[in-house]
Amino acid sequence: MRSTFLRSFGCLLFAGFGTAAPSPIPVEDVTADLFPRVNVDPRGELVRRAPTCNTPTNRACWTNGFNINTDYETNFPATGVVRNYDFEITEVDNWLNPKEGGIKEKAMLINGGFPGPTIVADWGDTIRVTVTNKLRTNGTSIHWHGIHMRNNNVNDGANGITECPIPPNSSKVYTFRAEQYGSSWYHSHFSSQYGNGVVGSIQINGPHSLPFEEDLGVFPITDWYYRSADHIQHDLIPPGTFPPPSDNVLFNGSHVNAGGGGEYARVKLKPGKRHLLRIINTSVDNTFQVSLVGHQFTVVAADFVPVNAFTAQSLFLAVGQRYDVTIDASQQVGNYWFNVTFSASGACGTSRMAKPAAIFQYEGAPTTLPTNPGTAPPDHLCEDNALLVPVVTRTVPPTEFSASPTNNLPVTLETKVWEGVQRVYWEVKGQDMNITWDEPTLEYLAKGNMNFPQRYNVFEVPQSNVWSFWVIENIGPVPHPMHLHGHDFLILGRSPALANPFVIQPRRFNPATDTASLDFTNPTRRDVTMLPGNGWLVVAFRSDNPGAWLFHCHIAWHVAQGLSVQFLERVQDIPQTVPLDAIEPNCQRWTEYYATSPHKQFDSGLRR
Ligand SMILES: *[C@@H]1O[C@H](CO)[C@@H](O)[C@H](O)[C@H]1NC(C)=O
Ligand SMILES: *[C@@H]1O[C@H](CO)[C@@H](O)[C@H](O)[C@H]1NC(C)=O
Ligand SMILES: *[C@@H]1O[C@H](CO)[C@@H](O)[C@H](O)[C@H]1NC(C)=O
Ligand SMILES: *[C@@H]1O[C@H](CO)[C@@H](O)[C@H](O)[C@H]1NC(C)=O
Ligand SMILES: *[C@@H]1O[C@H](CO)[C@@H](O)[C@H](O)[C@H]1NC(C)=O
Ligand SMILES: *[C@@H]1O[C@H](CO)[C@@H](O)[C@H](O)[C@H]1NC(C)=O
Ligand SMILES: [Cu+2]
Repeated sequence: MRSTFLRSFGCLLFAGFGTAAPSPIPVEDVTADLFPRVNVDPRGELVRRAPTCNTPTNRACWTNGFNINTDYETNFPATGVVRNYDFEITEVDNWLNPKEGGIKEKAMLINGGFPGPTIVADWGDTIRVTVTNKLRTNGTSIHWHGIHMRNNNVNDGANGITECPIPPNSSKVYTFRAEQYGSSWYHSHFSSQYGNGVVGSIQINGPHSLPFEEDLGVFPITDWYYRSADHIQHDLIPPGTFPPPSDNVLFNGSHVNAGGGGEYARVKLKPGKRHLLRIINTSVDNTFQVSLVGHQFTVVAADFVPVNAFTAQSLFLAVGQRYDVTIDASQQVGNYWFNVTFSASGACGTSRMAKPAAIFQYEGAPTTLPTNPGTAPPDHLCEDNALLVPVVTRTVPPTEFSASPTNNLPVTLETKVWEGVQRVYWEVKGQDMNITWDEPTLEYLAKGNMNFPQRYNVFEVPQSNVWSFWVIENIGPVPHPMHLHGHDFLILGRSPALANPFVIQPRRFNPATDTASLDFTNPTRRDVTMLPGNGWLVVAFRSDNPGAWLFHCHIAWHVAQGLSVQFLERVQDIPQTVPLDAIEPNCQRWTEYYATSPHKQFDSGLRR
């Protein structure tokens, strides 16, 4: 027992480094020296970008009046620039690529590749993506993970909530502002479809809390399954079945398979320079720890939230989480392993590939394999870093918090019979989410109908501009990465990590004893966090964005099995901010198509 405690404590210390005080980062405003920039967009057009003061020695600066200390929730640049993208989603049987070393029974690809095209924009630009569904039978909808979509709920891409799915042979245009900056991803929200490959990265250029010389761009990491996501989901129906280990892990779309086929992703480092790397966890199920042999990571942003820089030997990433890190290429010129390791309990995902890896190669080094295997980092016990200090601060008056039956959300695993078969469901407050694709929440509102079925799991947040508090309790050992749409939540607290969540009784939130442990002064703020196994989590968000916003587990299998609620925020203000009629034409097309579809909905209809 004692050694277990020591391990947890070591892990917390290691994860912490929370010494940085929340004070503004000094910015040298050199607005007289703004330098103009242009680049070419994916359609081949010249894009005139806003002039910037962001240079290798002054990354905190961005442009006239905007820098790292600006609160992007109330203020972002008006660049007038539109970034246009065209996505065509197709279905491929027995797809080989990753990279030439893996056969996936069924792939669904954007523009024929995996990952899909990286969306690149500057802070304040408008992003416009035309999505065309060329799948054989599936609908689709694309969610732009972490983008706040302020007063723009209708572009959130959550089918059954904010839109009907896009039917085959149909298109839809998504338009939204890059209100925030940093690194993220997009993915299909149609059942488990993103596990078939309908995902890609988002890079929004903006200021950073630390100077660096080279931007390496996005580095998505994902668990990879050779079977189709649809088959895996079907196999999970009977009680007592567990999600399979992933077959492998892809780094930036590349892996080496068990037989040695394929290739390692290689990231090139310039000797003596400081690099920015945007690590994105686009997994379906696996939570990883990442480390780079011989090097440290300095974290400068978590999800879309810039944080005071701190250094760590390794990082834990839950599904959907992102870290912008800097890496100093200060070691000997050579090749170094970038490793993924899994938590020993198996509670947050495992892979058949014991030691998935990529290679970081210094310029001037031969293209060979690294020789130093390194040492595995300490086990993070499925717990994400809760001691990040956001640069732009938020403080909640502690007196506004209270725990009550109204804001309590217990998560349970249940078995029930549906269509004559015993099945597993995840319930929140006694209800698994089950939406109907052609009756999204926003369509109910368009018709002035507030009688949502109970299975829609609607929780109203009626008041404007107040803190909305939620206490989530996990009545079971499996940790869940919880994701909120439309907001970043403040992580006020959670029960401590356990070396083995399988051996204890659930710890419920006890207001009398646990309230004192909550942190109301600039706590970690992000859009995904772990709900501990047999433990609790307390989050808060501000009701400043009218809409129907999902709050769900980001494990694809779990959200498909119902682990989701929707917050209906300021319903009275939705018609003024969201053009509800806009969803009608696509809903009509979907309803016509679905009547002829050979496949029917067999899960919650969501997933991520
Ligand atoms: C989606 O497509 C997959 C693969 O073709 C299929 O197995 C599944 O049943 C489809 N689901 C729906 C709801 O169309
Ligand atoms: C989509 O269009 C293609 C080409 O015209 C056609 O072969 C296919 O059957 C259509 N799919 C559906 C679901 O209508
Ligand atoms: C990831 O792959 C893309 C496409 O091959 C490449 O342009 C990009 O530089 C890679 N990212 C990193 C961090 O190496
Ligand atoms: C991504 O998230 C999943 C699920 O939380 C986790 O199992 C996996 O280890 C994470 N991957 C990385 C690289 O952190
Ligand atoms: C990193 O990955 C390589 C290649 O799979 C492996 O040989 C090495 O042992 C791994 N190191 C750690 C610390 O996991
Ligand atoms: C989901 O809701 C639909 C519509 O009411 C219903 O027909 C179906 O049985 C429900 N599915 C489950 C798994 O309860
Ligand atoms: Cu889950």
